[in-house]
Amino acid sequence: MTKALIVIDVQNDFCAGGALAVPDGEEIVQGINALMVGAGAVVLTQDWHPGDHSSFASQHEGKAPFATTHMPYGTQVLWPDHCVWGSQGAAFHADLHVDPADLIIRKGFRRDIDSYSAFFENDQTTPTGLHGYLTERDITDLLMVGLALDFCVNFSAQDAARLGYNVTVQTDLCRAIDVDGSLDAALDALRTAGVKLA
Ligand code: VGL
Ligand code: ZN
Repeated sequence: MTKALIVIDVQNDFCAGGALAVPDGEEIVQGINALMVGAGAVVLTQDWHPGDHSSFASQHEGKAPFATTHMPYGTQVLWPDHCVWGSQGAAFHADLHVDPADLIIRKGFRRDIDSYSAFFENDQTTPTGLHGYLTERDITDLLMVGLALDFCVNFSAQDAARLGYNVTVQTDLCRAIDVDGSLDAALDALRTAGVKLA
């Protein structure tokens, strides 16, 4: 049994001063670095969007950030432009230890579909490849941390549980956006999915 640390989206745009800053997002960086020491595997995810990504409110006339719209795959929250590929905002937080990462997985790079989860895009069928990687390495147990607890950590953990992994979310090393009760909803959904909260 190998256990992997999955670090979700610890990027400048989700930290103080970023385009979609998660309150206190940067506070978790040192604790995450400490967890990397002795981890069986370390995977980082990176939200990585083209400049005209369909999840950006700027691409929808008359829509403000945090409004919702209907996409072919369901309801989509519209975000401020964030994590545009190659930008400083899309880079990992400067203090995050990137060298120990075995794998960096990028997601959200297709214009017409958002991807919160590290495993599947928001249509819940297009795979990112992470499940194949973990399976080949015989990784069965996942410890998840990062940003944001109510979006990308939440959907990654639910997908992982559905795929049969033994999943723990360490909530003190996560921070949430919390739009419209999204944090409470996420915690309920995680418990229902059988994800352990530590
Ligand atoms: C995220 C909203 C949009 C996240 C990414 O990392 O939680 N949230 N893109
Ligand atoms: Zn995004």
